[in-house]
Amino acid sequence: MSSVSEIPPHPKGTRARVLLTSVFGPYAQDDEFGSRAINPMELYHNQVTRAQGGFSLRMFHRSWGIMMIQQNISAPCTLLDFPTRDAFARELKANHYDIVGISSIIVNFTKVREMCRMVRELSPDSVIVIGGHVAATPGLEHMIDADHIVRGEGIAWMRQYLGEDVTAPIRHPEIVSGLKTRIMGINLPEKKGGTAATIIPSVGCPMGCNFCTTSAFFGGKGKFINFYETGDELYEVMCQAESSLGVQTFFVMDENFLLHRERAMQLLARMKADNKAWGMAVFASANAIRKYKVEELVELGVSWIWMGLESPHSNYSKLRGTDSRELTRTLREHGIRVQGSTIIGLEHHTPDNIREEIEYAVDHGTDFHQFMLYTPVPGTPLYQEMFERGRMLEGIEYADIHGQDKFNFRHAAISRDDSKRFLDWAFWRDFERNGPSLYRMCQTMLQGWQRYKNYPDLRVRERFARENVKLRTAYSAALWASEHYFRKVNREVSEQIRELRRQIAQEFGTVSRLAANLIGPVLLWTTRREERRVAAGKTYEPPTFLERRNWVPVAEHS
Ligand code: B12
Ligand code: SF4
Repeated sequence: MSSVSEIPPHPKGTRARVLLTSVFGPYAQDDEFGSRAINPMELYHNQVTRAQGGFSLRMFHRSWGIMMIQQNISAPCTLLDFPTRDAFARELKANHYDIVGISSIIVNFTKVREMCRMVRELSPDSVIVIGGHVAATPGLEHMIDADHIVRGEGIAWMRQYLGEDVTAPIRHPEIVSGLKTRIMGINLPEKKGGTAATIIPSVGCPMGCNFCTTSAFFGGKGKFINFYETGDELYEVMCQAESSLGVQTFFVMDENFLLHRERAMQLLARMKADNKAWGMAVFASANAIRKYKVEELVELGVSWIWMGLESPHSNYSKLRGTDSRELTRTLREHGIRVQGSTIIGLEHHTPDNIREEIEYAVDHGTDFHQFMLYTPVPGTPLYQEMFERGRMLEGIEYADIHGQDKFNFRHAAISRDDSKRFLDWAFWRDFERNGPSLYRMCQTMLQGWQRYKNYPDLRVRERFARENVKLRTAYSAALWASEHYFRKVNREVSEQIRELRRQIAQEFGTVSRLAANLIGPVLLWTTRREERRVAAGKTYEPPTFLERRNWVPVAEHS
């Protein structure tokens, strides 16, 4: 593996032509390059709402790691995101690249191997650099034909390799957090400022849970790398995104944003001073959330929290001393949508207790719920332990180690086939008991509005009012459609949605009723049409992006 200091810089320095690319698609199909239909390039449909049929949230996210690197080097650089194999080959042939950087996670190992082969064939003078989580694969250097395998943070590595100042401040790229959003068979309009901006304050997480690759990859327990140390710095980055992208909301991609209270409170002070009514989606562990009064979170603009619930009997320090059900309820009562994350197949799970544990998870009534199999992934303490104890299963392809299918290790009590059955049951049960996530979100938003519509801080009132425009219009129509959809298949959920519709109508009056009655039937029809399409095999793929920075055409350059 290559650490920053031991690699001699590229001879051309910042004149080197760089191609940064993610692995090629298509992704949502079974193929010889390790794509799997069960593992699409989608966050929600892959691991959160996949059992919610036409109500599943469909959306793509760009490859932020290479966007960060491109923004922070001064060499001429092309970024290719979600290429096809042909697009990758075309780009290699059309422009002579000195360096080809490929970003990947472990599941996409076979694509990385193929892309290295293609570079050697089509652009034999290029230096191949591999980065991202795939670099944690044991023995990778013997399995692919690459020149450098970079473990951990890549901006510093690439700057050093190009002979640039490694300690220069980090410039944040403009990132629209999600794209091609689709739900109930409808593509949502993509207007400027309509989607949150992604902000990446740090990588890694100091909590160091034994299964966590994000933590392990950037140093493990106690370690993380801050791109922005202070609330002031973060505030400036957010102001830039606000003016360039026209956004008011931010997806803060930091595994444990709330853990750094001082930084968060400094950010809040700046927001208050400048009257910023921003909204924020964050990841946070339960023990970090408990460092704040709920009102502080609300004033900070936190409108969405992704929180690990794991299990009531697990021993993770992030959960210690917390009643996560109570916490979830409180957050939702304050208008904060909660995305829970539960692991299926922990060490203490057995066929006898797993259903009870899943019921407990489902009982949190979160807005969204991610379920994942307990999965020892190379590079983590859990993998090391399982490997040493001879419990890793042999012959499992990397393409199948993604936590959404079957175990990759020998569990003490649960078989591989049962692991899939329990996982699928968890998704199904959450949907059956709690209904579609869209409905749950509306419930949380209404509670937040009712609690904060007269709050003294104008910024907070403004934020809830902004969010609630949808509740009065599009979401009212979506709820009408949901209520009617569930009438025959799940009476209880249908009744609950009806009750929420009644409360919304009471709160917002004619507008919401009109929206529901006029647009609701259309959405019911599009939802059913979407379900037929998906049942017939329709899948979704992200579009290819090609972005150049500091670019000089080949002839001029050489
Ligand atoms: C956004 C995201 C996604 C997006 C993918 C977007 C995309 N275009 O690829 C979506 C939602 C689709 C997704 C899906 C999956 N994901 Co994902 N995802 C993430 C997430 C939350 C953020 C990634 C990110 O941008 N981080 C911030 C950037 C700055 O960090 P970074 O990408 O690591 O990049 C840094 C370094 O790695 C390095 N680097 C990266 N690329 C390169 C390239 C070069 C050349 C160099 C030198 C360096 C370098 O430098 C960067 C800056 O420091 C991470 C968790 C996390 N916090 O990182 C999980 C994570 C990457 N995902 C993971 C997994 C397992 C999956 C899924 C398999 C999930 C599943 N089954 O449910 C699927 C796979 C889909 C597929 N077919 O490939 C794992 C990877 C585990 C591993 N060891 O390989 C992670 C770490 C989550 C976890 N802890 O389990 N994911
Ligand atoms: S708290 Fe979350 S991000 Fe941090 S180490 Fe644990 S699982 Fe990983």
